[in-house]
Amino acid sequence: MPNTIETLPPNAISEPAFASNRHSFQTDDARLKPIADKVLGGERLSFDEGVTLYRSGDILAIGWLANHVRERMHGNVAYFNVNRHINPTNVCVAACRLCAFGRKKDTAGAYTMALEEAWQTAASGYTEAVTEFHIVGGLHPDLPFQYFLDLIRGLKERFPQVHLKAFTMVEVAFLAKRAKLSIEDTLIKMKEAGVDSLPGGGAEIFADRVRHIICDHKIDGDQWLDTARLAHKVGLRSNATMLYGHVENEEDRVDHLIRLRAVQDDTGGFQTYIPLAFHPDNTALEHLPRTTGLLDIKQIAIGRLMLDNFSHVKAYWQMMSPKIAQIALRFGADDIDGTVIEEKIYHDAGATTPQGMRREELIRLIREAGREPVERDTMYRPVTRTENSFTVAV
Ligand code: V47
Repeated sequence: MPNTIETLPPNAISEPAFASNRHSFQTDDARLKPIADKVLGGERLSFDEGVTLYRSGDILAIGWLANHVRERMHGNVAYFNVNRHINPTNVCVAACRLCAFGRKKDTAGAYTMALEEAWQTAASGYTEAVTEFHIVGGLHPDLPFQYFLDLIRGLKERFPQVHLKAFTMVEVAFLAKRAKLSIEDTLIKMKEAGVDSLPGGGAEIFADRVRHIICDHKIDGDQWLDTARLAHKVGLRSNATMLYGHVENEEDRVDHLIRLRAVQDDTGGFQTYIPLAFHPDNTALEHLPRTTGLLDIKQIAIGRLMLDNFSHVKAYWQMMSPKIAQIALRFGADDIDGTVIEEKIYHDAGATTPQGMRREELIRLIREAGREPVERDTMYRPVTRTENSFTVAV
């Protein structure tokens, strides 16, 4: 499979040559006017202004502002990629109330892939020449760190041109403890084995009050952020997520965004922000209602406005549905994730979206939103394709 991947300056973004926001900002909500002045002047928004945005009902005004920022950064381009998820195990000691994916060892539905099986899973559905494997799993009580290093090494040997986006901060911290290594050394060993970057999962909501309810046994918010700092320090970029639509309030969300922004000021290592809607089915929080389309759109727009130092905001179509993700492309998002292939975490929690989408369908969604689709690799370098191979532009 002929591929060329050369190094570009990381996090390169497209030329901002496009502006469809021809009309001027309008709102009936007087509280939004000073915020609009700051956004249009390129000034940073405060905690209180973030809360004001969440409390405002003027979604069109908020969306107009977010779209303005999005077009200032990315013009008319909307990114997608061709990726595959691999979840080597769902066995997990954490038992988070938010999660429908994890299982206790030796209980019904628990699985752990042998290495050969994980490599075979990676190869299946490979016909579209994926550029990224997204690899996350449960916190397994017995699997040694070596299993994960071998998994990554084996994938790199078999698929040298595929970017390996593997292990959340939560998994990194857990594996470090199991291997009796520092977090930094754990990350260095992962990088040496072939990990290219880290996904954004496990961040949930940083506020302790919320974390105690939804994911009591996970690392706390500061530990998640410190692990991200260390990943960036050893040269691994990462994404950042926020799980919303459960027991958090508006202040918790803004606190989460501002803590991400502070780390990004220091490291510049976050690539993309991805708000994730909570899916309650089959979780211990099943009594909670699902998020609404309006709330989903608001997370995208407010994320874009608050995270002035993040290059990308992703509307993950698996989580917010293709329909809402498409609209989000005009409310601050510049990315809709990828073909995914075999999503498990959301589907165990009742997601009704397909478990994958073909490249052509993603392109259609983006074009219909009036955006110009650009296939990217994980580092946002444009990908050019012939039938079953790809070339990354440099
Ligand atoms: O960390 C778990 C969330 C995350 C549920 O980095 C749930 O490109 C909703 O992080 N309802 C995993 N959410 C997914 C994730 C991700 C997805 C797409 C792209 C990227 C990226 C990262 O899913 C978990 C947790 O926050 N999650 N259970 C649930 N019931």
